[in-house]
Amino acid sequence: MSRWLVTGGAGFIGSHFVRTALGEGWVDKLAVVDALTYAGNLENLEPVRKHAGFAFHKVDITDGQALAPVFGDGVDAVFHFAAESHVDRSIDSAAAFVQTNVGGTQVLLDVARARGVGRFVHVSTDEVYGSLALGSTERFTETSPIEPTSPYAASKAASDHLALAAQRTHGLDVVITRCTNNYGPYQFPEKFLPLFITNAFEHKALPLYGDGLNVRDWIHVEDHVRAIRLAFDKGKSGEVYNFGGECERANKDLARAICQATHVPTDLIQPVVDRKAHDRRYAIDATKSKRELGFRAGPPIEERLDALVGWYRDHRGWWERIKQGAYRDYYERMYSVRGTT
Ligand code: TDX
Repeated sequence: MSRWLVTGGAGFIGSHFVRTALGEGWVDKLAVVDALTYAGNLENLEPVRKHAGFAFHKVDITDGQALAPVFGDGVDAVFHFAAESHVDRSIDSAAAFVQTNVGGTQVLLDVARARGVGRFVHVSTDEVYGSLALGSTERFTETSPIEPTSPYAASKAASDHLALAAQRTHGLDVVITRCTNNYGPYQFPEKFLPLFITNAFEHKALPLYGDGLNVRDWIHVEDHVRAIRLAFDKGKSGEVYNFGGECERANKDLARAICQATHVPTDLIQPVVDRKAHDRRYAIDATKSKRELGFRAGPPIEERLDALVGWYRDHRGWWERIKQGAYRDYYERMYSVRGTT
């Protein structure tokens, strides 16, 4: 019988992984560990709550004593999604990022090693590579220098190094994945796309940072989840695998596309003060993942935007509950000090 442990399984990407893994019978038993901080939401796991192989543990990964029993009689694989992930929050206050992303990862690595875990898949991000110039054709490969700019990205880079150190020092079977910007259902509405889509529904301003020319490479969360499965199946221990959507878009252009898809005028887009040290451009070269894992990027975001907008339209209760809760205080604080340009 196969057993997996998924940290951060109540978050956006983690819950997508859990729903797919159980829905498609990738594994017999799957335990989710999640601290249920602001971005973790049990509603994201509702579709699998009654699945016979599903278990949920409200545990913080920084708490080694609480974590150890969750491993029960042993697990074959750990999929580590748990992280503080919002760049703007890390600029506001970095402590929680270091605590969870760095400290928590080390605690998890130690417990995994002590419990003889087979494979440890560490889910990371392209942000660890820093920023590329606008207009250049350069893309990040797995051997690009690690040059994070935000406290969030720095904390992820540190956790990547710790995971690789556990592999090299102790022989833990670690595989690292680094992916570009994800989009899809259940994404917390502090991130660009769900924020703009739900604000458009509410006829609220769409706060576009700086000149709006920053470029991100967009991948659907479903493609990312399948890529993680490939890394688990075919990745080599101690290796890093990049995944991207081959879909570089300027924020301004996506903002306009959202206005069109939600039928609101583009003058709802409001230029606001830029993010500090705002990375100009991310772009991934996934040649290695294509060659070694058989990874392929899916259709571009334009072909999936109507479905994306449709999901948020059909799940108004889900995001309204979030936006009306504690998140509202954050939003008012962050965006009231930001000011328009
Ligand atoms: O209100 C906004 N206005 C705006 O113009 C927000 C929230 C964002 N932006 C811009 C900033 C970025 O250029 O949109 C772009 C995307 O922003 P985010 O959704 O905050 O993502 P990003 O900073 O690119 O980081 C994301 O990708 C890598 C994820 O948040 C990370 O968790 C992931 O690791």
